[in-house]
Amino acid sequence: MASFGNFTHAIVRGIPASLVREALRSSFCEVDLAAAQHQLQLHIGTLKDELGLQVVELLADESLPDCVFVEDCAVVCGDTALITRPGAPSRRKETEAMKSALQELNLNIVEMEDDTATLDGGDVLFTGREFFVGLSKRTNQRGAEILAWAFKDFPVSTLPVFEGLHLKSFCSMAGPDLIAFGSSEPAQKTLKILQQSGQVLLHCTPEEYPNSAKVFETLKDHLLFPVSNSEMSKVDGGLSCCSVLISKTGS
Ligand code: CIR
Repeated sequence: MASFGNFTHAIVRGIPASLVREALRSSFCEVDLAAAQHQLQLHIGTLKDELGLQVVELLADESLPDCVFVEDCAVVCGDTALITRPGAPSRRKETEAMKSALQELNLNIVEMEDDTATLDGGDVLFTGREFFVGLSKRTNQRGAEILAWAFKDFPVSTLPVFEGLHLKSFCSMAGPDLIAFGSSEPAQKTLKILQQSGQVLLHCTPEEYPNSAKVFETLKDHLLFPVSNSEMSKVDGGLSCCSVLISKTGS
């Protein structure tokens, strides 16, 4: 069973000179290639020397200006690696080198073969217990469904991305059970939806069980749904008796 953290390896990729002029961007900014290379080297040094990870370094490809952003090409959880179908057509070939590197690491490879699906790894947040997938300019519902099918052991919820490129443009795991969220209004709107999607409690009404209801009301992050069950309880039925809950992943 996977958990958050406990990483052993990292895959990174060099920066092609074509990034300067041709990488996708939402507004034009001049990139200093030498400074970018230097920053990437420091980043890789931290992964290797400070964190002790085994780092696999893929070569830059001049025909793929965005290839340094390897996160978007694969989602790895436990021994399974889902090769994505990036939302930007100019980025789709980036997955080839990623797939080979993940095969070399003996991971079980799952590919997105549906050409209506799009998914960027930047839209995938794994908490250790569940996945959240941002529906963004780059990731669609079908992409999220295929992710749910690939990682059947975990619940998957989708979240709208109201601004920016990806879900993880404004949030990230900051430790086990800790998600850091941006303070912008669209980020906070997504956070509200995340909180609601994760913490839902159906419970008997305060009229039926006043002491229990008082306890539930202290759960500030839960969305509470009081439901009357007084008639069923006359024939020994509890609230959970009246439904069979199923978490079906994929289609
Ligand atoms: C793009 O627009 O696709 C790239 N210029 C940036 C991708 C960044 N991806 C990420 O942070 N996961």
